[in-house]
Amino acid sequence: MSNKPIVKRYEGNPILTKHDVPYPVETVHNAGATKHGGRYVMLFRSHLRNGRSIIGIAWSDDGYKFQVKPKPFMVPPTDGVFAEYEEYGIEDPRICSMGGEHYITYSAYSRHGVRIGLAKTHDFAAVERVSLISQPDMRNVVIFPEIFDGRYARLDRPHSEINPWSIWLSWSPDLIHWGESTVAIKPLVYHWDEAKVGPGATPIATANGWLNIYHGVFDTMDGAVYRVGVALHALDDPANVLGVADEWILAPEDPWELTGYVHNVVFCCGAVPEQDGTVKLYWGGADSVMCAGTAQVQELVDLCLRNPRPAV
Ligand code: BMA
Repeated sequence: MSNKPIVKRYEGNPILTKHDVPYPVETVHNAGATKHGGRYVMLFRSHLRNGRSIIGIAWSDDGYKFQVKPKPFMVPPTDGVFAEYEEYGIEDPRICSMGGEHYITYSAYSRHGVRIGLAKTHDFAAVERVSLISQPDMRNVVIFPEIFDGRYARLDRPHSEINPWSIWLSWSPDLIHWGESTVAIKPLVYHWDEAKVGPGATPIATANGWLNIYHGVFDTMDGAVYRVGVALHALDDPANVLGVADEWILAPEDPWELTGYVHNVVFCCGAVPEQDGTVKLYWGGADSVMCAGTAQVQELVDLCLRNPRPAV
């Protein structure tokens, strides 16, 4: 066993900061990522100076050097149902690329709580809001980029006072109406993810199962620490969890992960698998900047299967 990190950080981190954004923002973080037309595209969250968030867009040829578009990609609208439910901002977008469309799930904050919005685009120029697809309180929704026997599947993260904040799996015939939810992964007591867990990147299909890159939280005397872990779900039935890796794969370590808008945070909302068996991971550092790194997909899969911890 070697002591080399399983996620190799890009030496040019952070790859995107507020100084790269041509409009006034305080942070650039928690970006969803995918490829479109052979290029990498990132939808990132930024705090405005009123403390509320909007979503910007950046493009790259190599997956590391991103150029931010002059205008934000999504801001809360001023009228209609989305205006009411996005009043306090929109956060943490995930991109599910499927059937020529890119579906965007994001957290919509308002005086009524936090719930999930669904938007779609086919070119990342125009974007259309489709529907609000959850009640409060729900965050961190990732849609599987595949149809299972005529149904869509998603991982979601409801909050409740009774149950520790856990990852659930829900089904839908149309991406709008969701149900038949079952619990998939719960925090594990006295473990790095004991306080809460939530879906991270859109799941990636591998030969052994769906790779789920998720976040876990541990509460310390110095506040919460956000880390990243992996789990594997069966290819034909993602409700079936094949293994949850006992160890985290990424923890706050670099100065811009240890200190920032919220200290001790690495938070992954996007990962792009490559032809050569690697995956590029994108994560927010300290809710302030964007970082990137690579991992071998098979090593992440092996970590889930070799030494799993209980899923629920
Ligand atoms: C979570 C979310 C994330 C954020 C993290 C750390 O609850 O708000 O968007 O990155 O906390 O602050």
